[in-house]
Amino acid sequence: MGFSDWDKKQVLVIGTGISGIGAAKLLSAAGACPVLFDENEKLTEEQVRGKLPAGTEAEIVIGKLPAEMEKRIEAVVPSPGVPTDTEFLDGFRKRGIPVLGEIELGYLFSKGKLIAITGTNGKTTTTSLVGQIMQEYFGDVFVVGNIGKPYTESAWKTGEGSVTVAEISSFQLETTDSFRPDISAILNITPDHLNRHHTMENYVAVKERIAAKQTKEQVCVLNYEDGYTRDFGQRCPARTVFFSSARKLEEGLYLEGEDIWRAWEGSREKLMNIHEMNLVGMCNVENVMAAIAIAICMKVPMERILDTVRRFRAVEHRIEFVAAKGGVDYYNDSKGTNPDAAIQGIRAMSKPTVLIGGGYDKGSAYDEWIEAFEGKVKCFVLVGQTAEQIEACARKHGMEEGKILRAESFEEALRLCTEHAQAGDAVLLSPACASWGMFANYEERGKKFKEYVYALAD
Ligand code: UMA
Repeated sequence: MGFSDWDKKQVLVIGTGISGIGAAKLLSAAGACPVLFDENEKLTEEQVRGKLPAGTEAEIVIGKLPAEMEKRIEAVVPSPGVPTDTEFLDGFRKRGIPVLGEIELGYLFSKGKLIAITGTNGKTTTTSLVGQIMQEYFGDVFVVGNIGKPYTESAWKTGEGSVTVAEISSFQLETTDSFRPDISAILNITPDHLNRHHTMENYVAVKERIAAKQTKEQVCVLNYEDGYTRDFGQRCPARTVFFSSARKLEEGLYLEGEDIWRAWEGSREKLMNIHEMNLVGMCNVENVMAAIAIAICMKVPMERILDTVRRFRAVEHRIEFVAAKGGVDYYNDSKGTNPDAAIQGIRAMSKPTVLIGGGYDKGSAYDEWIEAFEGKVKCFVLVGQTAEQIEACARKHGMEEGKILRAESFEEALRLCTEHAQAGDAVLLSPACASWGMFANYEERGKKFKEYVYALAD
């Protein structure tokens, strides 16, 4: 599908965040007539118009879509944050009107090679690392998607020699159709976003959509130590390449002791020691193995891959070391937005830890997270909508009352941390919950934490 197919088409874009704006810009450039619609009545038409470059043809509707407009719509592009199982969207589907997400839209305009990475955790780190490897080897590279850069912003700029590396969330996979990456990866699947997907079964099925349209000539990189992804290997339409942090594989990437090995086409080779990486935690060893597997499939020479891996630094907000203040190490893991991600955060700590948890309620269970504390958490500071639920769970698992502190605001949580941390301790922001309700996103939460830490006396 190219530009001409969209000429004069009336396309409803739902959501005026970065995804909706990216979609509207692309549609306008393709000659379509986008209607940019947002249900948030607090927004104004001027605010939305201000996000569009001059010359972008788009109608803007805030609040409710008038019936006469609904009737003339020929395609709908919902933003990832818009639930897809609503009567509103079903109404369009029943009339045979295509409902396609911004990722699908970008894909229809994209050329060159496409690498798409999903997973409950580790996808931003892996996407950034793969992006850096590709950028340093190929040059014409775009890193897009859930990482914060809409695919539609760059898709139409790609050529046959381009490489696109896309981080894809489960929200985005709900609205893909013909999307077919040359290389896909599912890093792991653990419970997350169950308030949106309702059941684990649905969530797993949505994640698998990343590879649904692939063929045997294409590759899907999977985690052998994750039951869901290992199982998917049996059904996956693409050629599978596994990685494992717990066993020697006959084919694929694996960890043995502290070394990463590759078993490939009949030969075995030790690639690197994990202490050569600038990343902490087993989750990052897995992310690195997945990235190496992807880069091998892209035919990047091994010495170039390992050179980039050795120089790569942690992604902002993911177990990111901020500073040492008064002998206390401060780590920002604001991207620990679900219990499984937060388990990786606490596991990466080696000192007594003051931990900040809590936030928006996504319907998660906190038991496994709290079990993973293993006596390391000397003080547990809770904030946000989920504070009460997490406190009850921590008590159930035997955490003493005196160790649990409740904060009314994020600022108070930060103050409590500095009061309770002593030289030799670590402070970790790894909330196991999304930031929505208190912040626009986890980046804003992480930045606030870092500003506070930087302002502390040395
Ligand atoms: N809106 C409606 N109706 C609704 C829901 C939302 O009109 O039913 C409107 C809101 O009023 C708002 C706009 O839609 O104005 C927001 O759209 P959005 O929530 O899709 O946010 P965007 O700014 O477009 O960002 C989206 C992704 N957001 C979500 O998935 C919630 C970003 O992922 C992504 O980086 C961006 O597209 C570019 O692809 C963020 C995220 O939190 C980082 N992702 C989740 C995660 O990582 O766990 C999945």
